[in-house]
Amino acid sequence: MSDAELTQRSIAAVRGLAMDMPRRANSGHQGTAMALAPLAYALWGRVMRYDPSDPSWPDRDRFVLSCGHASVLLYSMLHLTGYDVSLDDLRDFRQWDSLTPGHPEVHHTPGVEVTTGPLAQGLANAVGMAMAEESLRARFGAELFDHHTFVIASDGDLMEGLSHEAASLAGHQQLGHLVVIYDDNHITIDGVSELTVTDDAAARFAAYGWHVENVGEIADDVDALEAAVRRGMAETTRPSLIVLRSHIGSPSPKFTDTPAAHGSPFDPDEIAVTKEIMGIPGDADFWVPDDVADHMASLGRRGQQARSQWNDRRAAWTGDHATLQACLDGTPLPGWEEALPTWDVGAKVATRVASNDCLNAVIDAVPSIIGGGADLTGNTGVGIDGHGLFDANDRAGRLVHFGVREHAMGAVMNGMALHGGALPVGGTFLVFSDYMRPAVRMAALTGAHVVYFVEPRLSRGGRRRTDPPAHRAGGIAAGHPRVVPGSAR
Ligand SMILES: Cc1ncc(C[n+]2csc(CCOP(=O)(O)OP(=O)(O)O)c2C)c(N)n1
Ligand SMILES: [Mg+2]
Repeated sequence: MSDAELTQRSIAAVRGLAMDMPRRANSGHQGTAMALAPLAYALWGRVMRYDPSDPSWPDRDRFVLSCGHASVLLYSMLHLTGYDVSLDDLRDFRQWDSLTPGHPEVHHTPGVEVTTGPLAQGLANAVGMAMAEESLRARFGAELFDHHTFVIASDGDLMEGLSHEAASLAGHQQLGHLVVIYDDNHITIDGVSELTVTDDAAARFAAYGWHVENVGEIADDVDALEAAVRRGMAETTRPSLIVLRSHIGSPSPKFTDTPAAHGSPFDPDEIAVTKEIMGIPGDADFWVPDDVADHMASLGRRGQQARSQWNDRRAAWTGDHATLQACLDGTPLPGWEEALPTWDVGAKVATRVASNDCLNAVIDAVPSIIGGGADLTGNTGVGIDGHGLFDANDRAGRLVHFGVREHAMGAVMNGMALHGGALPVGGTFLVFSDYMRPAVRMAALTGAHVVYFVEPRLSRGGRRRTDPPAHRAGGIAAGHPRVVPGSAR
């Protein structure tokens, strides 16, 4: 069998699994996984550098499925390329305590880098991962850190406000190792995306400073997909957005391009018809023939050599190994406790001042620390002295200005932490931390090691107002609004 035929059979097998898993669980999402099976093949089979035998190899490429509902695609690829995810694990999709929950969960399934499900969190996490990679590359050298972060994002990801904040930050930071494929399928749950969105995503990202390519109708063309992704990788000073027109549920005759393809398992007859269209047996459940299994496993072994060469380079590296290890582990070097400041009992020290003294006292002893504030850096005591600003001119800097983007700050911090090599700190006022609450929740759920500097500002002067406002003291509530004519401004 030719390579081209084997490629098509493998893609057909992935599409089959994408239909079988939700059918068996009687819930789940096949449509996008089916449409993007050729893209997944291009990424896992040709482009990405990873080694399933060591899912935490620090210089691996990162993959983020921001539209986590399409998890069956990720699980199928993890299984086929040799991660510790078996065909039985795929059969257990969405079962209690299985390795294959409805949405991908980090620290649960090998090969899953971040937990996704709440749309746009993953895309923003990926921005943090790309920032962590830039930081490590600058500080420890490209011979140790030189990888990419790849993202698949859906219409919903791009609608959520968080993705706008994160994309703006990524453009400003010129994150050239970030490649996002936008699955422009024109379908969301309620119907066609034109029901709710008319903005021009490509123009929007171009305005953020991204390299944008509208690649059109190439969702079934593995060679063209590979070439598009590689053009994104070749762009090193801007993040890349590849706008891919795909057809949800393809090639199902009944459900292609329909909202029904999104999250309602196909009926068995439609599954059989669709499998026959792809030239695979209609009645075979979880069909992975030996030739496909062998082919995909061999593609999964492509990264073994790269990883062993990386191990050699690390062993031969003449830099500071203790600092590198402390960074990767997010742990302090010896002596950090002695470095901490002390204060006399009763001394009046503002919280932000004390926090900042502590932060700067340990900045050398905890080399993984990186971060700053959401435009309240000094106000929250999160300024890092003497280590420069992390920006496009100096990737070794350790102070990050997140801008007035609390939600992105929270999600970017999670991505940095889950990437590894970074212990992110971020500051804002308590009242504004509400804007980043979904990301704080994700940090708690996923054990992302992050540090928040939250300044509990009250009203001006720091006192609570004790008198209730007039309207609550019997005005509006009592049906007698106290508005003095002419006094309203
Ligand atoms: C923050 C958030 N809100 C709502 C949802 C529920 N939800 C899951 S997928 C989806 C939208 C589906 O459209 P799209 O993102 O284009 O994915 P596709 O159907 O094309 O796979 C929604 C609203 C969610 N996962 N996260
Ligand atoms: Mg969509």
